[in-house]
Amino acid sequence: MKEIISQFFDYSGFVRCQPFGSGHINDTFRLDVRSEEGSRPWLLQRLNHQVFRQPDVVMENIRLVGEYLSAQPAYPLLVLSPVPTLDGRLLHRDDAGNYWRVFPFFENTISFDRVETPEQAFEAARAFGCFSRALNGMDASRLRPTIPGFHDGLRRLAYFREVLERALPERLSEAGEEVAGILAESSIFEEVDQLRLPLRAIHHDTKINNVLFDATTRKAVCVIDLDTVMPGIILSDFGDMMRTFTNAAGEDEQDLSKVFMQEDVYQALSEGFLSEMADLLTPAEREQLPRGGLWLTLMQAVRFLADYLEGDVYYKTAYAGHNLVRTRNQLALFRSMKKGIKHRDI
Ligand code: ADP
Ligand code: GN1
Ligand code: MG
Repeated sequence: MKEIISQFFDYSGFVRCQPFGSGHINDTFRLDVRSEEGSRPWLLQRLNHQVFRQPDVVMENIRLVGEYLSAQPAYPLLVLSPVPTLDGRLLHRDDAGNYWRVFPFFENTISFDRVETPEQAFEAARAFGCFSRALNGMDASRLRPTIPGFHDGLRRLAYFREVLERALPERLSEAGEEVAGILAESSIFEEVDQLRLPLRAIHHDTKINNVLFDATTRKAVCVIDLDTVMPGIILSDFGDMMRTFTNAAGEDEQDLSKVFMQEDVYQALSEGFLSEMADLLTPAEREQLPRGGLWLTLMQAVRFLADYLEGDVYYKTAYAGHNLVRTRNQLALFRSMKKGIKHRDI
């Protein structure tokens, strides 16, 4: 670590470096470094370059978005901007080929892996709404895709079908019901594609743990995890909030009786997001928002199951059947959402 930390700081001030957070993709550390002003924390991250094949594109998007947000006096949240190396680079590639970066560590903040109350859902959705609102005027084509076809449901489905052809046989027989369940619902990918909704600068990972809250006031202070900010449709951000906020259990829950869409959380997140975005959405975007939850949840089931059938090459897993458990969980949530949405509008 010494070699890496020395790229960003005078190493003589090193105090400690500890693993931090619970993301599926990157490796995150809290780094404490002493300087003349005293010791202060930083966020050191190893960017997963198997997932993000062009790390420089990721950093350039983050830089552009940071610059755009910082130029807007009305943006009410903190902006996450990278801290350069001592010689001015946003990324450091170490001898092993890993990519490292540093962000300011926002103290007295807290993130939640699960929504605990409707109030939290409102507040996090309002934060993502503020983020979208502030980026509304940005020309999305200035951003480049950091993962090609990231939320392209048709492309995900086509890839899933390819994986079925070469899947690990034991795993394929284990997952027969889930494969059939996904294929039976897959027309939603075509339907959403046909909507041709406008491309915006979209966050694409609107989990509750990608909002930092003030530990004291419990108000949102910053939208983080900007690696997937790229052109996309509003259903991605609204849909991933529905997928991750409303689930009464986490996405790793095996007991499917605990997995369902919580109506009050759905209501709260809709209100929070629309409190910022209602006047900026086109009528088609506004009308289709609830469909985003179904679309994104099924897409996540496709992604988890493809990874299971390929032998767990993408998501970090804790045990052999983990991605199958996650698939079942997402399918159960999808079915619950389908029932819930039928009975109401937002
Ligand atoms: P991943 O892509 O692996 O999800 P994140 O960038 O979301 O990585 O960071 C993982 C966790 O680290 C977050 O959920 C949050 O708890 C914490 N975190 C990230 N950035 C900061 C920051 N600037 N200040 C304080 N905590 C942070
Ligand atoms: C990953 O990085 P993290 O854990 O916030 C994934 C998301 C998935 C999510 C599923 C770059 O998000 O797309 O929805 O896991 N990020 C990437 O939990 O693939
Ligand atoms: Mg994250």
